[in-house]
Amino acid sequence: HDEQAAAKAAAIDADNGAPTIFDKIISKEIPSTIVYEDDKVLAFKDVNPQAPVHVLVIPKFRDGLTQLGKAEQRHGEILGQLLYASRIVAEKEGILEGFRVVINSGPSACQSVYHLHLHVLGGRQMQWPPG
Ligand code: D5M
Repeated sequence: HDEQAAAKAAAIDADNGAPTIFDKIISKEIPSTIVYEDDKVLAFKDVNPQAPVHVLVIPKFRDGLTQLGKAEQRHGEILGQLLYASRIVAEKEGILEGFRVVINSGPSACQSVYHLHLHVLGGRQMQWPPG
């Protein structure tokens, strides 16, 4: 359907180097509510929250990481930094006792923005399995 087709097109564009909306968030052309930032990582509130706490954690330099499925050995360090930043976000947001980290990779996983991002979700009882 439409969203699937749009996601497939966005994935191809991103792999051809097209920027995503997250570049404008990183450059602060588009405002966001920043929760955590360092030289490599930015974390900001999701505009369409799926839980009382819903923060996106992204690398500031996409470097080929349009989706987790494109990761290579050389991305190991930034992948670790993103996961650790998720823990910092959980602590800052007061959900360290229980939270979920989700990465949607590819159109069939409902990835819509093709700049790797970790969803940090919490503040309510989460359900399993996810949809
Ligand atoms: O998740 C992409 C996520 O990005 C989705 O939850 C909405 C969020 N999003 C999109 N635009 C913005 C802006 N401008 N600010 C904050 N959050 C945003 P995916 O896993 O690709 O489906």
